[in-house]
Amino acid sequence: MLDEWNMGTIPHPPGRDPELLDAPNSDFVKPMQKLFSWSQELGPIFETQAPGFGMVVASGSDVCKDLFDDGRFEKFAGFGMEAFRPITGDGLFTARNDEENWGLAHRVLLPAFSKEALARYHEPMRESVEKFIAYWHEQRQPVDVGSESTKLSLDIIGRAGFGYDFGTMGPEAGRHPYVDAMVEALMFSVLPPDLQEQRRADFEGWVRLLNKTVDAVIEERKDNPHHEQRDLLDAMLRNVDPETGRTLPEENVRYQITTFMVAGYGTTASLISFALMYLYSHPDVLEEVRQEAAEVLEGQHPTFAEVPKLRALRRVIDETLRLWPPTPAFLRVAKEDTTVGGVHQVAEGGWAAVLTRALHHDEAWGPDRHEFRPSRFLPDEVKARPAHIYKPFGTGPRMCIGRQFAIHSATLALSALTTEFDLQLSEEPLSVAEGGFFIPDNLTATLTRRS
Ligand code: MNH
Repeated sequence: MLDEWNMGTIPHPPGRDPELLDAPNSDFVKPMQKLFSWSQELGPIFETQAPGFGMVVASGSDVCKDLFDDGRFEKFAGFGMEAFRPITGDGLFTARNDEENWGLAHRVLLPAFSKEALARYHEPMRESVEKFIAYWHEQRQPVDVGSESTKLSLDIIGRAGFGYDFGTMGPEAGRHPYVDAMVEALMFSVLPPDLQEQRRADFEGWVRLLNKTVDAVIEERKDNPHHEQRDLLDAMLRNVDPETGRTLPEENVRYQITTFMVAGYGTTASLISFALMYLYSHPDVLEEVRQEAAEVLEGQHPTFAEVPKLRALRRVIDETLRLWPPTPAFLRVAKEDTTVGGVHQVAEGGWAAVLTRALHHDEAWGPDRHEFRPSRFLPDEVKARPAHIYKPFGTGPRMCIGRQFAIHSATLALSALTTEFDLQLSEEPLSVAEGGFFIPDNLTATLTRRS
């Protein structure tokens, strides 16, 4: 497990038990935040172990720079990814690098993320945002920012990606069972093997529910064969691979649908939640964003072409993704025997988790690295620092395919929400949940319509 690493040079968490190793000190509810706090104590690289399990965790700028070298390292689709295969199989996210269906789906689906495609998603995204605003205008009680953002982002990916209405803003206004199943399944995938065994039956139930939802999405499209939306689902069902002339196999389409649902809603919900938190706790930044909207936009809400002109808002998004990157970690595996950070030897097949949030708090960001300061994303500051210390969307050929989709929809949502509402945020210390991605779980907001 850690056999490929030269352990002599790598520190581990304090108080390690001879038999249970780090398990008694681990946090199975908020594992990633525990890893973050260990990283602040232990430095750029450390290892953690539990019976039958071991992992190297990287967060230092120099170590990560090596791990991002595509000549020597590549995405590792094992560990948590492997555990998630029953749900997303050889879909884009969990596919191994050498699986034929990765290349096939990458080529087939890339056009669905082009600028032209994004322009087609603009209207359905706007519809989602408008629906959400109307829904928020009806709220009389303080709302939970995390779960509300999830309703919005699930509506966006459903509507813009699949022409499907999850009904997240309906009168019942509860959480969609699909979301619960997804979060549970994601949590399951990072549990140690013995705990997974105990919960196997639950897991299978969640997988059945997820599959049922996918069937409903496909059925609805089959009932509307003249659907001319040319959305993500349409690309999955009909796009032809320019290299082989093939379309995606049916089973793979199902995996892709779930993949894009998982990858698409929680990450964007996370981004929107934390951005709202930062905006409404930094009046000067909020004012700058509103000022910009007043100057740049012709109408009330941005058109497709206006979205990229909202530069101040974009810096808020970039800085939010730095401080709370929605996906806590991604994995890199050595393609050859090599060294990272100058001293840590790793043999071919050795892997490490890159702890994105810790990398984003590295000393390379300067003395104010723990502060929310969107101006650090002004072009001159960006140019003056190394690119490898900012990786919210991962790295290399397996980097996020949906980043423009996410940024576009988050910009639309945040621009409209800051225009329409004042939010009075709750003041208790922030608590962040981890259902595969970070999301605030105790942040509430009292909504006031702006005049
Ligand atoms: Mn997304 C891969 C972060 C939004 C679809 N995404 C990744 C990876 C990260 C990531 C990190 C790389 C993981 C790895 O190396 O193992 N993604 C994000 C973040 C947001 C996001 C922070 C929003 C903010 N992602 C989206 C959206 C979609 C999407 C929206 C779809 C509509 N992401 C994907 C897919 C992959 C991916 C698909 C896998 C790409 C591949 O391996 O080919």
